[in-house]
Amino acid sequence: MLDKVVIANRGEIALRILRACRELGIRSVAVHSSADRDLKHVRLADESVCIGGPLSADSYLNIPAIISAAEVTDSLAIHPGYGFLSENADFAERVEQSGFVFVGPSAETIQLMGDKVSAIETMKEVGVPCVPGSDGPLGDDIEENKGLARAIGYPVIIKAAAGGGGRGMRVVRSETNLPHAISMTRSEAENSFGSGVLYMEKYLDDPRHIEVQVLADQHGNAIHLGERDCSMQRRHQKVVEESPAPGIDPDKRRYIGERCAKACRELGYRGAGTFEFLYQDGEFFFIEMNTRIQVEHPVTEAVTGVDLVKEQLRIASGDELTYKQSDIGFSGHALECRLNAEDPRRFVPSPGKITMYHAPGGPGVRVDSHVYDGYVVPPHYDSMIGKLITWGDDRHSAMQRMRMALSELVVEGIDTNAMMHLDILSDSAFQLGGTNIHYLEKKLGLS
Ligand code: MV4
Repeated sequence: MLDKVVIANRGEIALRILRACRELGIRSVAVHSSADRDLKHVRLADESVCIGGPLSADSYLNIPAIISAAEVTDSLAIHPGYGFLSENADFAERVEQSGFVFVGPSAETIQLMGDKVSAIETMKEVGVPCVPGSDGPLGDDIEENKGLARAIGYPVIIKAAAGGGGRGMRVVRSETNLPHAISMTRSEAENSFGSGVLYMEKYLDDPRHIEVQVLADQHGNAIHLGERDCSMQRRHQKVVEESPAPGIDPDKRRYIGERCAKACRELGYRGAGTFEFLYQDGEFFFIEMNTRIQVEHPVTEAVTGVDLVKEQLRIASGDELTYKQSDIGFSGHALECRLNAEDPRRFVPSPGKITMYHAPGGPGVRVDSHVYDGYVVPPHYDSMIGKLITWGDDRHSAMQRMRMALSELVVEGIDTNAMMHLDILSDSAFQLGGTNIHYLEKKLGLS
């Protein structure tokens, strides 16, 4: 087993990784910015290194500083968490070239999946169902692109190959608007990503966002851990996630899950990964793959009993997967509510000192949070201060426990979105299950 790991992240996920390291007897090194000296995992880590100033660019995105910290602490591996450098192929490559283990897939795999055109091309080859589309990058010939769009059928969506997570895309509903949409998206993509490579897909009007969790080791084994429904989102920020996705029958789950696991074997994928799909009219359409641990991983842990972060660390150390597919069962239902330090009306960050904090608890309640009484939420980073995860025998009981957890929670001194979560839980469409990706924004009166 890896004997010492650098945790190249902050907040709740850094604490989550630290706890997994502890359980496995791995020593941990917290690397943090000068604004994060009082983070809970920095206090708990075996060692800590301040790697730069408060701005992410100076610390959590500072590749030389992170690698130096691994060197001076004589660490063996670096866990990138989510966000920051977690899907940066250049970082993964420099970590490995410096002689450390990157907890994640190879730099080549990250690169392949980071380019959405090559990701889709790869998935088609290994039998993962994709959205009908251009099957490759768009050229500059207007007539050719019109022909493509006509063949796909309007509406279509133009996306940047280097985009993802909702950045760099445009819906086109008629041929008249196509040339302008392509040139606008291309120049935006060049400006934001340094690449103007675009592709085209059929635009799905009211899909759900359902993703499949996988684990793969370096010995050719790969399994899936079912799906998560992440449709409850606002401006591409997930708000509530759950597993299983309501209304998906076990045969469909097994089918799409096995496709993903097989794809991992054929790609030589390593580590934890997520296949993102749009789900509409009973069909799954691949859109992107995430090569990191995700914020919402606990709902999968709750229904499968698998510790995904421990598995990541075991895989990185060269072990075989602890589980075969036949060992994986799905029990009950889990929900996750993301708690943000934000103004509940305007959705802008609300950093500052937490003057009182009481975490909920009880059967089926998990709180993944780094905050405590007196903690100061810094203004420099993402506003998520934690996650409430509840599990129950069925969806109704998970929802009931979430309502109780949210009511028990006390956060004073800063604003949070806890009330919005209670609103969502009492929404009749959410209670039925299966709301689409546009539901929350419509409910909040944003679109
Ligand atoms: C789409 C789509 C409809 N049709 N692709 C947005 C984020 C990026 N990961 C992909 N996105 C979308 N791609 C086709 N062909 C609608 C979205 C989309 C979306 C997807 C998932 C979750 C939330 C979303 C919100 C708006 C649009």
